[in-house]
Amino acid sequence: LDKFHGIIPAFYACYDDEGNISEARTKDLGQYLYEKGVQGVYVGGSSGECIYHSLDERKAALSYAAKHLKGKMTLIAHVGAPSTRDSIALAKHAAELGYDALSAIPPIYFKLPDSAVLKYWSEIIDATPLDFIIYNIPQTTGYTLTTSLFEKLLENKKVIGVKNSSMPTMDIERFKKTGGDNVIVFNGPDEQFVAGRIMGADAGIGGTYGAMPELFLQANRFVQEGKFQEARLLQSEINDIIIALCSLNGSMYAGIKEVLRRRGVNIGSVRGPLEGISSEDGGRIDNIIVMIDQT
Ligand code: NAY
Repeated sequence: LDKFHGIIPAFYACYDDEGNISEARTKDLGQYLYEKGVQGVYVGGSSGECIYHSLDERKAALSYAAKHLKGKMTLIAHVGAPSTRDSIALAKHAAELGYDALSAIPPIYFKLPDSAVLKYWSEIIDATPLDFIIYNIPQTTGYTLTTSLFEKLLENKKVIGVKNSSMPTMDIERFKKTGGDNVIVFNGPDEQFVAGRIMGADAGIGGTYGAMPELFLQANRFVQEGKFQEARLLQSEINDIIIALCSLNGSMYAGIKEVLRRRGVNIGSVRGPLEGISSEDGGRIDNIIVMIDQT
């Protein structure tokens, strides 16, 4: 399971100037992350704006990323969709493309009982031979994974881990304790990457890594080397940058994409209802770039 350990940026939606999914720009973002030395990418998740894409667009986004990154890094496909049927279609597509693992949020919109959530995830898992990573993100889905459902899911050997984006680092500790050495726990909230790693996360998948991969790679190295004071201070600098990105008029992802554009990687803007950056954001983004470069 070593191929999943390390820094795994959540891949962004790459659009052309008309707002269509762009293969050329997917290739550019992939190349940029590859040169930074990240372990892998998590394609088509929250940061991939999957919730705003048609099924065909999601298939295209998965295809382009695989075409340009397969063999260069670990590829995880997020295939969670409102219906089980669409999720399975995406899962089969990802398996054909040679992804290393699948991942999915729980069912959204209707509040369903654990029995339905278990069935949903199990049907996706059964649809392909690929390994599966549960995605727990209560703040956007409204569903909280319990350790007892986690334990039940782990009875299926294809379940190799959980990407935990809930805020308490104790949840990471609980999932790690429940799964032990046989599971990988991924830290979700970038604001507490260092805390998550210390509490038992083996790796991280995050939406802001792409804006500052070198900082997260360094934070991870500090943790690996037991340099906790250095790691804590770096996390603090990272958090100033995340707070600045979240304080723009535009959405955080629009800000990140503008940072990338100024670094020479143009992947377009965001899809509505996410808001693009405003004219006032321009100067703020200059500052954010200085913060990243000086850290
Ligand atoms: C994904 O699926 O794209 C992610 O991994 C995103 C996880 C992010 N959580 C949310 C709610 O978007 O990385 C975090 C988040 O962007 C970061 O902590 C900044 O708040």
